Amino acid sequence: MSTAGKVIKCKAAVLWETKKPFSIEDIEVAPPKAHEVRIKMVATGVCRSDDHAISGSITTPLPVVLGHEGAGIVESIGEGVTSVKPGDKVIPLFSPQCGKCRICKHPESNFCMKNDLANPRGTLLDGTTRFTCKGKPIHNFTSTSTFSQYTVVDEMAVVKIDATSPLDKVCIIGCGFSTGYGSAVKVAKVTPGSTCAVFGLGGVGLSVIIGCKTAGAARIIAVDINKDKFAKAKELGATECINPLDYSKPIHEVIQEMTDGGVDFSFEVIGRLDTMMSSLLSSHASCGVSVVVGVPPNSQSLSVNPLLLLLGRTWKGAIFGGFKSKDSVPKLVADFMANKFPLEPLITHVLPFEKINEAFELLRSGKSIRTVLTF
Ligand code: COD
Ligand code: ZN
Ligand code: ZN
Repeated sequence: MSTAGKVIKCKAAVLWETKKPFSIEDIEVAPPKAHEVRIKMVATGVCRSDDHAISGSITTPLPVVLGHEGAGIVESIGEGVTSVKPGDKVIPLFSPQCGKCRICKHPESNFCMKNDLANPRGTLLDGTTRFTCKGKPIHNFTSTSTFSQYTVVDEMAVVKIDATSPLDKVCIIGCGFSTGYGSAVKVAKVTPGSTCAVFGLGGVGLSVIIGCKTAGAARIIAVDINKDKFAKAKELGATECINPLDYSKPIHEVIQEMTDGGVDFSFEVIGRLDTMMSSLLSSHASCGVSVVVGVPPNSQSLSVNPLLLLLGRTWKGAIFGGFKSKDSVPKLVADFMANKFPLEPLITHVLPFEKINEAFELLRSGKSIRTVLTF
């Protein structure tokens, strides 16, 4: 029996308060309004930023349905929706693409001005939410809210993907993979034969390595204080792995010596100020490009001598690997289906959705790279 136009009762992981576990609740999901899409979630990854929202280091209105790295099937659409239809496989887009704002019209930039990341309202574009629980409205998270059996998103925050793609794998294209991969291929624009250094070998850092390798880098130097991360980094393309704790001198000096003055491309994928500076200094002073991928907690700042840039070095950063999401996500899924890069090595755990709190424990203990929850 069709559920279109009706309220759907289903399970969702609700965060009522920061620093508390999720409660699996029975919630109501209202039908999509005009230009909105209701999605039956099939799989969702668990990302560090969801954990930052739980801890309160990312501020978002509560109570909330978190989750932003999902994949699912369109259940129904609101009036005026043209880009997806019921039955389509889709990925929700935490960094949306409205197609109309200044940034969407800019050929290079990608951080659409309709995003709900910079100053989160915790709602859809019309300022309301389709979720209720125990009579209370429950907020959205980053235009997506994938920790629910059903979610409603604005049309600008969802895109159709290949009908044959495995949703329990391509869901990580919704955030972690694309953030790292795009930082290499789109933001840094890694060139064939180049030398790269990647600081931090979590799921995002490993995705940077995949991007560097795909772009044809000749040397990929992987940097982490946890040597247990080195085997997977090598499997994915790192040519050398170094641990700053093994050296008495600063790691940027070690890298400068290894690379005739510094790498062509360096990436900070940890979210710490000290490693951002190490990464910057590891890139060559005249021709190096250094990309900030991690976000330090509590908007801390760095003091930088402008001379570090004056000789020609470039320092940049981006959200979601610099990709315009609606344009790029279907292409990334197609590239995965054409075996241009792997996703499987990044997915270390698969758990049923109900075990979401366990998935976050795995993330916090460093035991998982990516956990995918299936519905
Ligand atoms: N030196 C070297 N390595 C270190 C150090 C150090 N001082 N400290 C930690 N590390 C290593 C850890 O051992 C670990 O292997 C790695 O750094 C970090 O990995 P994870 O698993 O904690 O992190 P990821 O890969 O899942 O995510 C890292 C980000 C920095 C990308 C993430 O935390 C972040 O800041 N995300 C926000 C940026 C963003 O684009 N957000 C968009 C929506 S999510
Ligand atoms: Zn994320
Ligand atoms: Zn836009």
